[in-house]
Amino acid sequence: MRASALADYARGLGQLGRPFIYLHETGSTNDEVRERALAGAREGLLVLAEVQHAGRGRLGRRWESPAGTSLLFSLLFHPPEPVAPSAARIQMLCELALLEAVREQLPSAFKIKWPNDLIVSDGEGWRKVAGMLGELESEGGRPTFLILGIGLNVNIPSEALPVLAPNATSLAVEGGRPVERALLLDDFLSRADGFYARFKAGWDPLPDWRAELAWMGERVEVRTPGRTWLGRAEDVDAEGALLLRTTEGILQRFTAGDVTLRPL
Ligand code: BT5
Repeated sequence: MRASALADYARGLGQLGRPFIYLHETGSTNDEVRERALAGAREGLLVLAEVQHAGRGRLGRRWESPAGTSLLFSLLFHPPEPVAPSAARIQMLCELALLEAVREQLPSAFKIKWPNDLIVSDGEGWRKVAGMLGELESEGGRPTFLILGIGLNVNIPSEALPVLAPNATSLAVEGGRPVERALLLDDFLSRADGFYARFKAGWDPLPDWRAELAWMGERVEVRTPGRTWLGRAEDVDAEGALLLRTTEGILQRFTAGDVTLRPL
């Protein structure tokens, strides 16, 4: 495995990313954080791994990434009450922070693909560069803490991309040069810290997040486990759910958990 400045990374100031735990390999960083959270870990804990053997996406899907090429990490949040809506806002503000951090590196056309992906969307179509997996833990039927896992394709070479997903891309492929992962992580954490502090002081990230969503107003296909819907992505509502105007003219609402969205 290649030596990495990430192994020596330490967060200076700020809440998110402290403590920082670096692992050469693991099953899933979300599980690493969950175990530590159940044992009483503080908010801000970050576990990062160079490779995951059971990295996951939503709906039991896999998240694959060659060792040492990417940013694969999970963060622990103790969302303020009411926990579930706060957790949704935290995912939005982290997506905004990730978007800003990658834009700082590359002038590409990055957008957020509802609900949880970062894509490049340009004249050649769209390509996925990152995915986010939020898992809300409950105790006695009450949500307690949020584990937010992020997989960002940083320096994956083009020949390794097609086996990950048909439209996977990486920052290095998009920009034609490698990107320093520790710098990128630090930039993301600083921005997420700032956004989280603003959120706790009353700021709502939804309008900014909404403004960065791909394909709003356009024709899309929405897949749920049982059915495929066609229509126009009209908007998102106050909870961040997707509102689709179906071809039959009905306004259909989708929550993040069980849906795949694609342009038509
Ligand atoms: C996601 O799910 O996009 C959320 C991915 C979250 C991964 C992070 S890594 C750190 C933390 N620990 C974990 O175990 N998970 C989190 P979803 O929207 O369901 O997308 C999954 C789909 O993305 C797969 O079915 C593939 O088609 C595609 N995919 C898998 N690996 C990819 C990659 N490296 N780049 C682009 N697409 C990928």
